[in-house]
Amino acid sequence: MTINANETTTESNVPGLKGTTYAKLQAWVDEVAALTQPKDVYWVDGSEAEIKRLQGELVEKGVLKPLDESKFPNSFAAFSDPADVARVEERTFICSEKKEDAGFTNNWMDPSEMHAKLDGLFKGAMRGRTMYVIPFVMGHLDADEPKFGVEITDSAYVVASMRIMARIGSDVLKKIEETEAFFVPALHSVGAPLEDGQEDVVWPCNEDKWIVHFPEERSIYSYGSGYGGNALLGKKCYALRIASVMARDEGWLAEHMLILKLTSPEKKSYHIAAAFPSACGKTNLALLDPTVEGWTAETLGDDINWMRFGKDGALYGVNPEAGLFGVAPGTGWSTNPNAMRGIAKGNTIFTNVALTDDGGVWWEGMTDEVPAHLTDWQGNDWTPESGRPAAHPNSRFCTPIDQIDMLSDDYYEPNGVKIDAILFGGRRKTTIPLVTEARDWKGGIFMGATLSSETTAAAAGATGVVRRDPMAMLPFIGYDAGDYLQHWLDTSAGHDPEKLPKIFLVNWFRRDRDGGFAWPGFGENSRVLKWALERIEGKADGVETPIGVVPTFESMDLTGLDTTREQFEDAVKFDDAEWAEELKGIQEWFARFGDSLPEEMSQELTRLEERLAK
Ligand code: GTP
Ligand code: SPV
Ligand code: MN
Repeated sequence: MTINANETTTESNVPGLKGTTYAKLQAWVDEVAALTQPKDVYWVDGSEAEIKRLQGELVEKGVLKPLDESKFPNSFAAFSDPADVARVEERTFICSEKKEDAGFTNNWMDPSEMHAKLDGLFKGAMRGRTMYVIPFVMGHLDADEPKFGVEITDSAYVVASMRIMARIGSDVLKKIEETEAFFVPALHSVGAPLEDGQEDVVWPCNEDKWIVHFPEERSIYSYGSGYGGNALLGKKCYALRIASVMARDEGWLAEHMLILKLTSPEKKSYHIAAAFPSACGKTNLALLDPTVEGWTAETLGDDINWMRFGKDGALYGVNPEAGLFGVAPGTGWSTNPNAMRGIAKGNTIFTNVALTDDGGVWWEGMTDEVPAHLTDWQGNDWTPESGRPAAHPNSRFCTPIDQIDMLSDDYYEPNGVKIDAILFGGRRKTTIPLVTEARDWKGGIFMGATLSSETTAAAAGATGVVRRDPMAMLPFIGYDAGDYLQHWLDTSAGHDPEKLPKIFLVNWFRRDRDGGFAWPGFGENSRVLKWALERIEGKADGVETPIGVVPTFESMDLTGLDTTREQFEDAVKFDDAEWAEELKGIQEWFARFGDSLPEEMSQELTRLEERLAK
């Protein structure tokens, strides 16, 4: 069969784009079509009419369930295969030419071997399905050097989700064509070809999953999964794994961070970037509703931050995404009203949440009152007595970011905003205080390099296991982890230390002596941010500990909270015995880097060992 994108063959194709004048792109699309053998090829224009048509098709096939229009306008629920619910780190590969360039934190396979493997997998993989071509840009179309990509996928659910998460369609294609731009080719298939007459399933996928990156080629191949970061290739695959390699080569930073603007009662504004591992609180902090008197918050992004040094020597951050792909459980009117208001405006795709009997959605933590009856994410009847969660722990809402009322106007600024503070944080029951100020920039990079967290449902595998997660980028660094830390040191070297952001380590998840959370979290985290910003201004007290400065009871604004001194001290405590254990963990972690550990990081470790020994 020959594929000619200019002769689209099905009804649904008619209003779409008719291929491209850009020979390089057309050649790649033709080559993929010849390999994957779809029933037709469709160029996504990103229009309103197009999405309506796709939604209609997805509803007819039972892939999307429309929700009650009065509650969630233009919104849908999708339910995945129970074996396709999260990123698959075990099946994620960085196929650099040399194995050592992938480093010890990544899976690696020889690129030519992997290409042969992928050719085999993709051969005929789209039979019986439509192949969608999605031109997209991460970041702004009018950025100095827009970062283009083209995702080819055989999943209309992916098209509908990419339309929310990235800027896609005809405007992007036009600019790619006009500038004959470089684009990252990102090929995705659910890996479930349909033979003649074969009935499709609601969530096609394959047991065999491969999420593969070729850093030198700057290309992405994803096979077998339809879920989140495995399939929406602009997100983790491009904006972190491939972008981190681009950033290394071009002198910038691609990070797993939210960006938040905070304004003080004196109307002074600050921008905070924060790196927390998956399902450790980025979206919640990004949509913070401050409880502390007089402070206001605006958001710029909840997951990815591309940072560059400006000519003035300061660090500027921009969110390259256009939507939120947020963890549903725990997102509620009391914990995250900004997210709830955004979601309620509609235009949202929910995946693996529970359904209420009146056409709405529900998940654990959405409301205090638990509905008496639900249909759980697997389609079974559910009651509070069922003894299992109604929504999958990694169920998600996918919502356009411009529906968030507190979105900052600066989100639209292609060059981003000046970052005043960087937080690194993880989910630790013990050891890590609520907040610790780094001694200096390198001490802060050390905090990032040794960041640790308990694993969550955002990735397949065991949850609750403590692992090191450098800068919350462990699953997302597209090259050697030691070189990545060196790159942080190198890009910032020679800059005026006064202009560098101040770095803090935070932990919203420490437990108190009764086993509950030692800190109320969510909106109350504004108190911690206030303390951090007052440290920058030289206005707040703190206590020196071997790991950095932690707040005193008096220095933290706890007005209106019933937190006792004892509870607060549980939250900010530096404990010798815990840190003796922690030090061992850090030493073991650094030993794994071998020669690629930056000299400055082993010096920082020596300094910490000395301070702890005193
Ligand atoms: P990814 O989208 O996977 O990168 O996750 P994320 O870092 O954006 O995490 P998110 O904000 O979605 O939070 C994940 C879970 O942590 C949710 O269940 C939240 O309710 C919970 N959480 C977030 N912030 C806090 C907090 O301050 N305290 C407590 N106790 N839980 C929190
Ligand atoms: C994460 O796991 O960090 C996410 C969700 O933000 S996913 O898009 O699946 O990567
Ligand atoms: Mn994330």
